[in-house]
Order: sequence, then C-alpha cells, then structure tokens
Amino acid sequence: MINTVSTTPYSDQKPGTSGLRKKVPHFQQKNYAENFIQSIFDSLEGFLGKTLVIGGDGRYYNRDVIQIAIKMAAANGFGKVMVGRGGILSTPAASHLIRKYGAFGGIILSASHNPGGPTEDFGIKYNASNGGPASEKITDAIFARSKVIDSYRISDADDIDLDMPGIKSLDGMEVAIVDPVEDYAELMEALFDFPAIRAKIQGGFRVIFDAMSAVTGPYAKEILENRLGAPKGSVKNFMPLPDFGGHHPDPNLVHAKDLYDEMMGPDAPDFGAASDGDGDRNLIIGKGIFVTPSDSVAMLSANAHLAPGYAKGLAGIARSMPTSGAADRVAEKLGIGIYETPTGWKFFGNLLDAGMVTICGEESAGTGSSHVREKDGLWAVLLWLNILAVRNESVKDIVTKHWAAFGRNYYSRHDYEEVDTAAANGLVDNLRAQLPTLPGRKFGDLTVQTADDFAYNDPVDHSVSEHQGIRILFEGGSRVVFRLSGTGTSGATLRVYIERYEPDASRHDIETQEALADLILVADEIAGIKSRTGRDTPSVIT
Ligand code: G16
Repeated sequence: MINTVSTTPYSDQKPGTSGLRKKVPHFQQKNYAENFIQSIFDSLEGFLGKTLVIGGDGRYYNRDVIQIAIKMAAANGFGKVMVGRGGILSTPAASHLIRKYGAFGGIILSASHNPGGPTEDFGIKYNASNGGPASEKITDAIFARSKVIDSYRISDADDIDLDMPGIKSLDGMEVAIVDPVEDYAELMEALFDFPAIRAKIQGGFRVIFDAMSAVTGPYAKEILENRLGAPKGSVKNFMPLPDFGGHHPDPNLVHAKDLYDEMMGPDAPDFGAASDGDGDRNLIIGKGIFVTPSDSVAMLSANAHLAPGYAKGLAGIARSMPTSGAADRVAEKLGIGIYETPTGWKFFGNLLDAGMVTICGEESAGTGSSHVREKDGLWAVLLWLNILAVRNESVKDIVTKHWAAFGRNYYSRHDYEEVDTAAANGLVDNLRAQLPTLPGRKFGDLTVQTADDFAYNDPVDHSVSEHQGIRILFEGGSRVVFRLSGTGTSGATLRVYIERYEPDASRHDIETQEALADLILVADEIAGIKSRTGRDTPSVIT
C-alpha cells in the first residue's frame, strides 16, 4: 500500500559539489532522507513507468536508505528499479548502468572519500539519464523543493532482500537485483587491450591495488585478478566495509601512505594504485614515483590512442579550473579543444554529451572519459596499464619523458580542514575585495599578471556559474587559486592550489614543495591564511 506521510522541511538540504553530504546522525533525523529523496522526485518530470538505478558504496546506513529509496520509487510511480546486489554500485558503475539500460536516472548513496560509520559521513545524489550528476538547474530545484516540502510518498511493503539476485516486485514496481560488477567489467574489456595487459602481467610486471575497504574491491578483484591474471593478493583491502575498516578511503599520499611507502621501497612493485569510497577517484604510483592527478590527466590524454577504445584519438580535453595546465599543453600539441570548467564533475556532462571532449580530469584525483559520465578510478588504472603494456617503459620513464617534451607543471594543493566557517568566508571576501588592486603588484620576484573570481560560461547550454574560485596568475605562468570545498561536512575547508610551470628539463627533479616555496609564502601573504584561520600548516598537502 502507498502511504502519503506528512513531514516538515529542513533548511539545510542544499546539494554541494556532489550531492547532499552530512554526518550519519544528521541523516538519521526524522524524515531527513525521505524529504530529500521526495524533493528529488518532485523536481523531475516524466519518470512514470521508467527505470531508476539505485546503489551505493556500502558505507554505514547504505542499506537503510536503499530500502527507503526503493519504497519511495514505487510510491512515486517508477516502473522499475535496478539495484546493485548488496546495495553495492560504484559511482562509475552506476553511471554505466543508467546509460546502458536507458534508465531515467539514478540515486547514488555515497560520501565519496569521506570516512564511514555510525558517526561519520553519508550522502545522496541524483544522476540524470546521461549517467552524470544532476546539473545545477536540477540541484537548485531540489534544494528549493526541500525547503517547502510537506509530505512524501512511500510504500509500506516489506524490505527487499538485497543479497538475492533476480527480479522481484514491490507494490507493482519491478525490482531487479543485479550483479554490480558484470556490466562494468564488460565495458572495461571493450575499451582496453586486456590480452596485452595480461601478457605484461604474466611477464612479471607487478601490480598492487588498494581498494581501501571500499566499493572497488569486488570490481578490482574481478578485473585485475580474475580477468587480467594478477596474482591473488594483488588487490588489498578488497572487502567493502561499512566503516572502511576505520580508514579514510581517500586515495592520496596521506591516507594511502602504506601503499606509497611500499612503492617507494627497495622491492617496490612496478605499479601501485588505489581508489576511494565510491570508486571514482584514483591514485597512481609507479616504482619510486607518484603521478599527480593533474599530470595523470595530461599523460593519459597524450597516450590514450594506444588503447583500442581511444585509437581514433580524442575530441578534446576538459579539466577543472584548479587543475594544473599540464593537459592544456597536450591539447595544444594534439590540436584539439581544451575546456576549463568549475570544480565538480557535473560541469563536464554537457561537453561530453555534445561530443566536444573525450577525456576529463581534476586535481582532486578524478579522471574519466566519455565511456560514462562520472570520473572512474579503475578506468584510469586500466588506461595506465594499457599504456604501460604498449610502451613497455616504466611509469617513471613515461613521466620524465612527458615532462621533457611538454615541460613540468609543479603542483600542490594545501587543504585547511574544519576551519571556522565565518573565518573562511572572511578570507575569501577579503581576497575578492583585493582583486582590482592585485594586477601589477610585486611579491619578491613574482608579479601579478591577472586576478579574478572564476566564472564559467557553459559553451553548450550557455548557463553561467559564478564565484568558482579566486585565481591569481603571475607573470611566467605560475598561479595560486583559492576556493572553499563543497564536499566537507563540518566547518569549512579552504583549498589553496599552487602551480609553477617549468619548461627547463634540467630543473625537473626539484622536490615539489621546494619548487613552490615562494608561491606558498605569497599565497599566505595575499590571503592571510595563518592570521585568519589560526592555522600554521595545512591539514593535508597533496
Ligand atoms: C567531488 C566532485 C569533484 C570535485 C571533488 C572535490 O568528488 O565530483 O568534481 O573535484 O568533489 O570538490 P571540493 O573541492 O568542492 O571538495 P567526489 O569524489 O568527492 O565525489
């Protein structure tokens, strides 16, 4: 039976960079998840009888909200839901299912790389029929609806057994519990030269992958070990756990330190990689060398034609504004378009749908392509492996040759987490106020060339997104960018992005923080980071 339940609105359901993310107890407030899901449905049109994909990264509260979402989908008139077995779907796999089966859209439950558990993070986001995160137009409509919602619809049927594959029925709606891995693994096999990678691994090339006790475990086991023949044990932490084993499933040098240490050690494997909570981020480390996400986008773009799925070349490349300009140099050499978007994968959707770009990437450890409409951690790993198999060189050789050919973009991001929100807003307001007076100012050897508050004009739908980050560009191509994260769940996170371009190959082996030292000091001088946040050092440096 379908019930209409009265509710009162919450005022804080504004989706951030990637959906609504809050602590679990916050989501457990009365009707909190129900209100948001109903607000999503109320903001959409034309889904009666259509299919909705539902899945998540397996974190704490995943199963509860999946049951709610299924029952609300039935009550709101969807004809069918496709749910990953066990409630599991990586974000890129969910995107693929939406596209492959022509679903109306999908609900993905994840707080990405944030920790999981009863007092940790949870999240809900809506993806549209192209498989990508809802546009700002839709997320704005969801937020507007959430502020006035007074009822939601839900079936009172029993819970669905999420672990039993097959077709069931719930209040007249079909519920398909599907294998979360199969379709995705098939897609990867169609894009990449699996026989070449398998031969490389059989030849003794050692690969390790850390799934960080998060969603990519089953995917990586199937693809790397079962289909590509990596020895059992190559995929570490492969069981998705509700609390990620107490770890922070963020594949960076801080939270994947064990992997990093192993890759820098004397007996390092040839290739190390990791992915995050929901499987869309990646970390790539070669024997003795970490590849920054910004460099990875550039290097994958420069070599993508070596993989069968990209043999025809790329239509164009897109990167988020704070991502380094390394990819721009590749686009220039290839004679293809390069697009600079605001932070947030949703901004790549229009460019991909219009066929203007093939590869997209972000400094926040996200790379992906037109194969889905999300960034894709394992895809990046497999493209690297395909390139390594064809070029038959080490990661280090590929990286250093790339720098020699294109120049090196030294790059680092400094995060100040859980900063007082008013202090963080004050810092940004102050930067904004300084913008007109910055051009021409000298800071030591650095002279400001331009300074602005980044606004994006979408070349496809001509929508404008303003206030997407303060950028200060110095003569010679160095820059610092400041913005507040849209994915944190407590206080504010200030992100400072620092970049220097170095064309001279004899200066390509400087330690990154050292190469950026003067810019780091100037960033503090201009923004007053220490004085305004009370922090002497960043919480995380990547
Ligand atoms: C999300 C978005 C990315 C963005 C990242 C960081 O990734 O999809 O586009 O770069 O957040 O955003 P922010 O700097 O606002 O925290 P994920 O992996 O968290 O879903």
